[in-house]
Amino acid sequence: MTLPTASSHPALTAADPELAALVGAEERLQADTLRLIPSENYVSQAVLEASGTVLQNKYSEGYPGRRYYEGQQNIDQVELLAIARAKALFGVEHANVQPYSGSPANLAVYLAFAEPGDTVMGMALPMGGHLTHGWGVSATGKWFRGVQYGVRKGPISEGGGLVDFDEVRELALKERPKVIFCGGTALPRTIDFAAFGEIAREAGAVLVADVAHIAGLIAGGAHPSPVPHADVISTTTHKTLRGPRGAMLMSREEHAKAIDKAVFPGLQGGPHNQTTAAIAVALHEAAQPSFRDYAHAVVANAKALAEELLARGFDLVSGGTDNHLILMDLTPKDVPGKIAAKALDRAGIVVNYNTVPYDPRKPFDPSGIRIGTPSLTSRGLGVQDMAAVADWIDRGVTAARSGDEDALAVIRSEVAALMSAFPAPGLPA
Ligand code: DSN
Repeated sequence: MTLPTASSHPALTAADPELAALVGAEERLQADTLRLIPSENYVSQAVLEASGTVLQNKYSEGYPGRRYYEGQQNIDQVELLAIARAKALFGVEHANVQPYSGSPANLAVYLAFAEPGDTVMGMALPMGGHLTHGWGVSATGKWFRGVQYGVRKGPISEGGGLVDFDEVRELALKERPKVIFCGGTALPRTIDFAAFGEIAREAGAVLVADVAHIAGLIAGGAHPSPVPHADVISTTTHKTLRGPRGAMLMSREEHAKAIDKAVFPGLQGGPHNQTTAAIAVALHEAAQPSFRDYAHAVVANAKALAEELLARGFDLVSGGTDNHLILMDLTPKDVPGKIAAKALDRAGIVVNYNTVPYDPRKPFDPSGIRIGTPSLTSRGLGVQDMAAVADWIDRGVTAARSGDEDALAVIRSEVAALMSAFPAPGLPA
């Protein structure tokens, strides 16, 4: 990763000091805190720069060589570069780099392969899926008939917290969905793409692997690839892949036309060219040997952190992790997830509260917190630092239970002291 530079936004500061101050405050916050939200990261200076260029100024509805606006001499090259790099990195025949983010990308998949009212299938949101996998409050659950699978109930020794493939198969054969989504947002274990692929083929469904969380791990060889099992791969570009906020859809050539038509003109207007450029840069970075080291370090850190948390008596969904993410059920600690998350935030440890499978509590006040290691690994923390991280979480959760604000303040200063030794691009030293 490139070295950090001192943050400086002279034009912004002159034109809009109020907004510039907010950006500065966010830079400080990101510098001083331990960011554990597993879907977040720190992009490189090169990605930051690419996303702030004059490419911002250009409209380019359509695709390279087939645009509805002139003046695409450079924009076409930018998009072609991003496409070529995505295809090479993930070993796919087709890539569309235009989706604005993960939800529009997934909506485009439905547009490509289903009609309103059709049955679609995905993992239930409270089990670790995503809103756009057919959950009721999402357009995908309102405009389509969403049927949902989950994970096994019961003790870890009996597969508790793992996907129940008997259930997935039974449901798929009974409901015959047009589209099956695998992947999600709170899945600490390896996704068995081959098993999903077999079920989808048997049911005659299009299998979509939503690898938003693990795209960087796949690129770096730290998680198996959904190629060749999935018909479509959907991913955001800003999580473990460490690019700008954007998304991509990848597929075999046979689905290329349907996907491209669904993204534009089906769903979106002009692509965000500055984002396309930054995606291209991130894909280039992810193709370097150092990114393989990064991806494996993310997983090593998560596994080490999980061990340290288990040693402190925490209950982890599925008993640990295979990837970048840990889902903690705080029920045995007698602290609701939201109270813990807010207390940890005051202690300089940024997590999100999250439902756990079969959560008796409501999604806005659930039993768990979700943590992950992509950001801290980008800053250079290693397995040797995970005991300290687990200790802060332990002390933070204890302080949350007793309402001990002084203890949270002490943790906050300890966290800031450690993080000052681990700079990140774009942040003040
Ligand atoms: N918001 C993303 C996450 O945090 O996992 C999913 O869309």
